[in-house]
Amino acid sequence: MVAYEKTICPYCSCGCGIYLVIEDGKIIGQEPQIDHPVNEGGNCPKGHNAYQFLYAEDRLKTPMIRKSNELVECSWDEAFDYITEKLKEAGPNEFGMLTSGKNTNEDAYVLQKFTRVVMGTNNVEYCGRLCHSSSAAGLGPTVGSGVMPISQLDLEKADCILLVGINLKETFPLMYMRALRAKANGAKAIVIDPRKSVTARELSDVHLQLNSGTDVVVINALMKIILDEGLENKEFIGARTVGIEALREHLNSLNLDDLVKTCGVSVRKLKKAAKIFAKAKTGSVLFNQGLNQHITGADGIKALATLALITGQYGRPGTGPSPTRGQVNGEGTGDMGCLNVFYPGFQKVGTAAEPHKKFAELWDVENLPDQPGLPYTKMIQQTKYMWIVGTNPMMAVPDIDNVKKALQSKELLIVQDIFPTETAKLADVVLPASAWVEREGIHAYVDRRVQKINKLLDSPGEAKPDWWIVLQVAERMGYKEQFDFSSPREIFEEIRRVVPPYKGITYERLEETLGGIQWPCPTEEHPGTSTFFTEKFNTPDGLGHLQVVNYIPPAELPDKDYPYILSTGRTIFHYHTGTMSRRTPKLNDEVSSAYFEVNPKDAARQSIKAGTMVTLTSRRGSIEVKAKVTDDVPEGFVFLPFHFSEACANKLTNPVLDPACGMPEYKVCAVKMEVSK
Ligand SMILES: Nc1nc2c(c(=O)[nH]1)N[C@H]1C(S)=C(S)[C@@H](COP(=O)(O)OP(=O)(O)OC[C@H]3O[C@@H](n4cnc5c(=O)[nH]c(N)nc54)[C@H](O)[C@@H]3O)O[C@H]1N2
Ligand SMILES: Nc1nc2c(c(=O)[nH]1)N[C@H]1C(S)=C(S)[C@@H](COP(=O)(O)OP(=O)(O)OC[C@H]3O[C@@H](n4cnc5c(=O)[nH]c(N)nc54)[C@H](O)[C@@H]3O)O[C@H]1N2
Ligand code: SF4
Ligand SMILES: [Mo]
Repeated sequence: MVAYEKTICPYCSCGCGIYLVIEDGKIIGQEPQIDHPVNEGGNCPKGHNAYQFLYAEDRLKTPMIRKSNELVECSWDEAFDYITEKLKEAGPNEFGMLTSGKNTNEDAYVLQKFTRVVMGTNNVEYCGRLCHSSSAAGLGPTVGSGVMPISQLDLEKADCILLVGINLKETFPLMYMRALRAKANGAKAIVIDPRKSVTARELSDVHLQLNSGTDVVVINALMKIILDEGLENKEFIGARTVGIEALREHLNSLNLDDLVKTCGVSVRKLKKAAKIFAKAKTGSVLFNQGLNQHITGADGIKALATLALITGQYGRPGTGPSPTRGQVNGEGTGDMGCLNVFYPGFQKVGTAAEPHKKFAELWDVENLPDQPGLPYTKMIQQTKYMWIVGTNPMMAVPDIDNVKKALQSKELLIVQDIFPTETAKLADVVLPASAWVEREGIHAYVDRRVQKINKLLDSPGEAKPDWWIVLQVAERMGYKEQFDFSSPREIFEEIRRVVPPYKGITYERLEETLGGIQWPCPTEEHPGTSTFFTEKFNTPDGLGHLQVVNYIPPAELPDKDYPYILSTGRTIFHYHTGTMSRRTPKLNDEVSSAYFEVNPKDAARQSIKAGTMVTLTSRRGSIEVKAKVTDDVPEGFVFLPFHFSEACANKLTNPVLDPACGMPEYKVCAVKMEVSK
């Protein structure tokens, strides 16, 4: 019997609909869903080949424990007994939990609850720290909320699309489809990116090809031009913002020629972009890692939101700077409280609301931690016991050699994944997890769009859903009562009770609603909320707070010894640390090995040709990688995707963090290059 079953793509946060073709319990093919509002029959290459990784030969199928320095198979009972015995020795601040942007909300909720209730610490994080922590830090003080304020579907209403540090065509291909539609209706696109990314090349009317890490300078210049030329939206500024005098004074003190010198973009282009954006009726703004992943990520976002405020580009469908969280459940895992300072529903530790008291009552425990936990990268360095679920720090975190040392020195390292990742290889205990359609649960996609994944397949071997695994350990640690759930549905019912924006969402509604429901959704009759800030912002006084931001250069710039800027990022065919996409033959055939991009002039200077193996060295380490010579990258700048373990980009990157949010500066460090011997 062949069945067509609906599901949602497991890769990026667009959340495209897919039909899986299932015969006798095995997926034999797939089709994009034509009636799904996000993708309307389209899928990108990852989506088109989404199910193949499930059948990779080396899926983890059995728990394993390290004995005489080797990982050997064991039973679930043996693994749980070992973990429980060890965790009972751990003091609260000695334990840390890393959860996953691939978790369902139900998984994420019980993982953070375990950390807080059983281990007594707020040391719980996920890849959101490495991705959009700067959005919360930048948008919080400005507009009061760090999530996407619109529906992705409304992007096609824009008459101007401003893309800052986001390579939309390769990283959110189905949102790119909407940008193309807007362009077909006459919209203009402005792209701010130091590279001629495919998005810059194919979409932009104006490409502001700035020097790396100078976004604050470009945005200050745009704002200065707008105020000097009287292009600001005076009515919006008067009615909905505070701080225009201080902003004006600050921008008056800056000299446009100096700004141009620092950012490397001409006055002509800046003026053109400023006019298009300020005059747009619907100015959409998407930003991502090119803006975020700097020691000044939060500052850049504050400046960008201020630019949108002074031009009135907020509060209508399609408008307002949108952080584009990229992982399939990058939004939901954060919503569930897998961050060191947030209880579920972004209830902040240390505020007058005292969420630790409220949750202690809801969860029926005496005490819960009231101090912030450690952010992701510090947790790796500063805890003795770690449980890592569905994230791969041995590839994803800067300065890998130091990550390795820290992970190797743990009293206990548990890694729960679907593959034997670089991180799993260092574990004391490896736990095999069910993936994607092997379990049930909900995800929140980029625009707070909540959709449900149904269980369509059995897990391989003895693999189990993440939520089930943590429940067994909680019970053995003596907390059966607080973790008395027998299904994701029961966990979700608790989520609805304690996380107000999810209250009106039910499994039944999600099963009936094509394209999901956008939170906040306060009642079961409520249709969900697509546009934020229509009348007021989420700040205490309801106003947008214009921010004065000064430029701070990246922490490590080129010098005589390390003369090139290294920037790291993504390509369309691969996903992050490659665990899934590199096990997908059709994707891996497209790009099967590591490469980096170098400008023809730099290549000529260093006798590098297309395909030459080159040694890239930073102050942290060295890798060997094949050259791709292209003028898509400017002189003095090399671009290296971070998907490939054979040339791990994070061996080179700088572990320095944005002091406002703990975001690493993945987008700028200094390297030298030599033809490999
Ligand atoms: N194919 C694919 N898609 C993905 C992912 C993936 O791994 N593969 N990951 C998902 C996830 S979790 C995320 S967070 C998103 C990331 O999505 P993006 O942020 O779009 O991806 P990146 O390639 O990291 O960086 C985007 C752009 O920033 C530019 N950039 C570098 N430095 C600067 C700078 O100083 N200023 C500016 N303005 N731009 C700069 C780079 O040249 C690059 O073109 O993608 C999601 N989608
Ligand atoms: N140099 C550099 N480094 C970066 C970035 C960059 O631009 N440059 N970007 C950063 C960003 S934005 C992000 S989001 C992070 C991403 O960093 P990670 O989240 O660490 O990257 P992934 O490869 O997506 O890791 C997800 C893991 O979950 C596993 N998995 C999949 N499904 C399941 C499941 O259902 N259960 C369990 N238990 N495991 C599962 C996968 O096998 C994989 O090992 O990387 C960051 N690192
Ligand atoms: S755009 Fe994202 S969600 Fe859609 S098919 Fe591609 S990877 Fe999947
Ligand atoms: Mo991300």
